[in-house]
Order: sequence, then structure tokens, then C-alpha cells
Amino acid sequence: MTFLSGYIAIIGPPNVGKSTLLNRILGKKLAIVSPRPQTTRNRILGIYNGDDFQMVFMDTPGIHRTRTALHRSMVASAFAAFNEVDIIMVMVETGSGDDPEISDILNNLRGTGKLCFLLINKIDKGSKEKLLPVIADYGRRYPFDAIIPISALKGDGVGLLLDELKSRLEPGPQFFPEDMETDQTESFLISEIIREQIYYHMKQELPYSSAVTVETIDDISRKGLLSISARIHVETDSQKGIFIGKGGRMIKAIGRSARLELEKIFGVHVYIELMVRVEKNWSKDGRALRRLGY
Ligand SMILES: Nc1nc2c(ncn2[C@@H]2O[C@H](COP(=O)(O)OP(=O)(O)OP(=O)(O)O)[C@@H](O)[C@H]2O)c(=O)[nH]1
Ligand SMILES: [Mg+2]
Repeated sequence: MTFLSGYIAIIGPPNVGKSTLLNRILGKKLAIVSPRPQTTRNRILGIYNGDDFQMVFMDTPGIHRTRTALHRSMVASAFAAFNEVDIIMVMVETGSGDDPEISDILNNLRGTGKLCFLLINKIDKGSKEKLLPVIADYGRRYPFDAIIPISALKGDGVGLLLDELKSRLEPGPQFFPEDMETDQTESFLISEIIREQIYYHMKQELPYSSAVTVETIDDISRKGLLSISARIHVETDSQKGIFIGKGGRMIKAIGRSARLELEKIFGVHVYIELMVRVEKNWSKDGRALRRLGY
């Protein structure tokens, strides 16, 4: 039996459902998801194993036109994925055809010569009739090796996508041990889950001005308890005030929902201590970015 393997990137504009697809394929939450754009900031691997194959999926930050140092680093890491994988999956929504990001993505694809699928996501939202002209239009714009409509949220088309991917894998090594599901550390995943809750609790630009680092994790296994201390970094004193909220109400609410989510993921009781710290203009400063993991 020949072992098949490959790296497969999920690329696309923000908010189209890339992280949702990664989680759907792996059958668990590896990547955070939110209704707002630019949620994912780092590349995340999800390792999908079969008896005779291994697919290494790479979730990437949404590609958008941007100015700040943080967003430049996010977009650069997404574009770098083009060169590092065997198969590229470009994900769009039915409505995203005219977005300038799509042209940027297609222009970058042209030079790669790599196998490339187009995934049209969120088909559970629109009508089937609208899909056909979209498929035809994308087919004209780029010679995709396959165009596959899916719903990452509901799972429609995802089985078909996996079959199609498997049929295109080449003989290759098992890159990661069988029991490894992701390249993320536990502490990175925890910081991401806290960041996810910030997207749900904070309005407007505030999530984009925040970063989370985990300072300590105490695994008190005998008591079935994970005790976490983490910091939320914001850019100004006034943001700090809003994150803490009246009488600490906001920070408590973020901590509580992150705790519930982490208890679901780890299956143990979780205790979280959250602190808010001002790191002036961190999203515009290269050194601060590196310190915070970007
Ligand atoms: N109706 C519907 N909603 C979806 C589907 N897939 C994802 N979503 C929703 O779209 C939003 C964005 O999903 P994400 O997975 O965070 O999107 P993303 O492409 O990773 O976004 P960035 O990380 O910001 O680039 C969330 O509210 C998801 O629940 C789908 O198939 N159908
Ligand atoms: Mg994402």
C-alpha cells in the first residue's frame, strides 16, 4: 500500500468560513470563528489521518488590502502559504466575486502552477439558481482543477471535497504522528479561545486592538482543574477601561464565556484569571507584534 500525503491550504478573503471548514473537517474546534472579519491571525495546521493517507490542512488569515503592521503580517503569512503547500483551496462566498481581494488572490495563484480548488461556501444561505452563474464566472477567471460548492457550517459537500482531495494526493511521508491533531500549543489555543470571546463581547474596533497571551497554566489533574492566568493587551488607557467595564463586569463576562468554552474543549474544570494591560500601539509596532506572537 502506498502512503499518500499532502499539505492543503485554505485561502480566501476574511469571514468566508475558512476556520469553520478546518473545524468541520477535523470534527473539533481547532480554530476560532466569529461573525466578524479578520478573526484568524496566525496559520493553524489541522492534521487529518486515514489508514493510508495524511492531509495537513492549513487555515490562514483572511486576505485583505491593509495598512497596519499587524494586518500586513497576517496577509503576508496567508500569501506565504501558496508556496508551502501541495494543494491550494481558495474559498469564496457567492457574493464575494467583485471584491478586490479575489483579484489579488487569483493573480498570486497564476504563478504557482499548483493544483487549485475553488470552494464556494455558505450554500445553505443562498438559492441554487444563483450558484450556477457564480461557478461559470469563476471558471472563466481561473482554470481551477475543481469547483466545489459547500456549506462548512452544515457539512454539505465536505465529504465530496475530501474524496476529491484524496484522489489528488501524491505518494508521500506521514508528516506528523497519528495522534497529533494540530501544531498549536495548548497555551496558544487557550489564548485564541479568550480572543474569540472578545469578538463576541466587544464592539466596533476593540477586538482588533487586543491581543491575548497566556502567562501560566497549572494543570491540577488530580483535582480535574486547569488553572489559567492570561493577559489581554490593549493599545490605550481608555480601551483598558472599556475592557474592564463597570465594576469589572466586562472582563468577568469575557472570562466566564472563555471558561465555558475551554471546559467543553478540555473536559475539565477551568479557572481563568484575566488581566488587562496597556501596550501602547502594539498593532503598529513590529517588535511588540513579535512579542505577542504575530
Ligand atoms: N450560513 C453559513 N455561515 C457560515 C458558513 N461557514 C462559516 N459561516 C459563518 O461565517 C462567519 C465567519 O466564519 P469563519 O470561519 O470565522 O471565517 P474565516 O474565513 O475563518 O474568517 P477570518 O478568520 O476572519 O478570515 C461565522 O459567523 C461562521 O459561523 C456556512 O457554510 N454557512
Ligand atoms: Mg478564520
